[in-house]
Amino acid sequence: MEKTLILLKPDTIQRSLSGKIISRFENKGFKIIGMKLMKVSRTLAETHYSEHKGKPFFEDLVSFITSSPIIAIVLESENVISIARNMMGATNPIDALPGTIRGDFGISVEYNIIHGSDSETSAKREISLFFNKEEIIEHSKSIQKWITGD
Ligand code: D4T
Repeated sequence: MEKTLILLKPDTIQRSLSGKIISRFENKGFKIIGMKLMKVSRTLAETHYSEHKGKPFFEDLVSFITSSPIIAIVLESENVISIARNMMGATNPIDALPGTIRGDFGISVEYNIIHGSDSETSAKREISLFFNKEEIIEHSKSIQKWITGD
């Protein structure tokens, strides 16, 4: 089953929006198989965002994600990567439609609330950066057959 890494960024925790955002994913029918509050180290931030190294916003991005705790989540569902990205909305809240997470809660591209993996390759890489194997707890839910027929 497809998995994705979601990060509720420092602005979300500081603004006490975590519950509202987690509820959206639970209401959608995604299964949470990993979740923790954590402080991101500079090394982890630089590795996670390595594709942006050298870009003008890289230093601010690393400073921001390490500035205060985040909540890291692993969601599981068929098509969870693209459905979660659609729920998040565009990277820049200026372009994020109302009804999406960034459209409803964000204003700034830097303080943009949430991260979600953008492909299966990224998801595998990012989940292994943020979680140990023992922290991923696969389980079944009897309601699943009423969500996807599985
Ligand atoms: P993340 O990785 O946080 O889910 O964002 P996206 O996948 O939606 O977008 P991204 O990789 O292009 O950007 C990573 C991160 O950098 C911030 N950012 C981005 C920024 O501060 N200034 C910028 O100009 C851009 C393009 C926001 C998200």
